[in-house]
Amino acid sequence: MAASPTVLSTAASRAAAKYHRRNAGALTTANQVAPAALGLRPATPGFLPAPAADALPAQLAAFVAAHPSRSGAEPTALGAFAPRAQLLLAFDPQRPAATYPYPGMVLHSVPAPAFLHDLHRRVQDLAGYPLPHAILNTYLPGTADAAVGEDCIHWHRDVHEIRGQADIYSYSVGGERYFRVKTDPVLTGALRWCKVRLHHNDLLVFPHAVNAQCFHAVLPSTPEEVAALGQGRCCPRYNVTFRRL
Ligand SMILES: O=C(O)CCC(=O)C(=O)O
Repeated sequence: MAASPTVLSTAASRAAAKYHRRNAGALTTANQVAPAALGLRPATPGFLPAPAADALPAQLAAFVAAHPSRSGAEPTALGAFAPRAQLLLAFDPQRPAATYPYPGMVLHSVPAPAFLHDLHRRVQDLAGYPLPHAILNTYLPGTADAAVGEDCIHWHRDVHEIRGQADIYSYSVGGERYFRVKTDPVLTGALRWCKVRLHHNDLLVFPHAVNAQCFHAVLPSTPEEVAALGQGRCCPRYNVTFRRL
């Protein structure tokens, strides 16, 4: 039986705490700010009708299994902190195949599955302009009682969208995680950071101005976050980021 997610006194949770001490030392409660202070608006909860959202994790798991991508074991510039699987989805059959650069690798598009078309239409209606591509990120939760083996995405900027001055429409479904944003002190003069809990069926609009000034990441959950997320963290998380390529 899976251990309770609130059991924190394991070697595993100590390892996650060590990660945060080593890598996030400069991010303290003193320089933590509210998401609005960095230009983030709250995520929209319940973006899809609940039955459609609840069906997505199983549909996405089958789709990802049928479309092998970069595997979690393959080295990238993000090191171990890359999602388990990343796919570039193309929604417009009229457009030629696309590519998307990530640090150390390039994703090649595959046709988006029909079960994502309703989500795509709703996101495009919200944006008011075509968003012909999306990146599908898969994050497995690792152990149930701690953050060990949890898939992550390390600090980065979405460079392509900085050039295109494009907002990113980020839909999360399945497991819950914290999304972190930190300023680039070189650009902003001070290091400030925030975190946003992303729930099943949330849509977060990530403005291009924030992407241009800040780094973002989904890091290993701290012991406190493991406890706060509870069972919400214990299933695969899928993130679909709609993009104007
Ligand atoms: O999973 C997320 O919420 C963030 C994904 C992300 O940072 C990216 O695809 O560049």
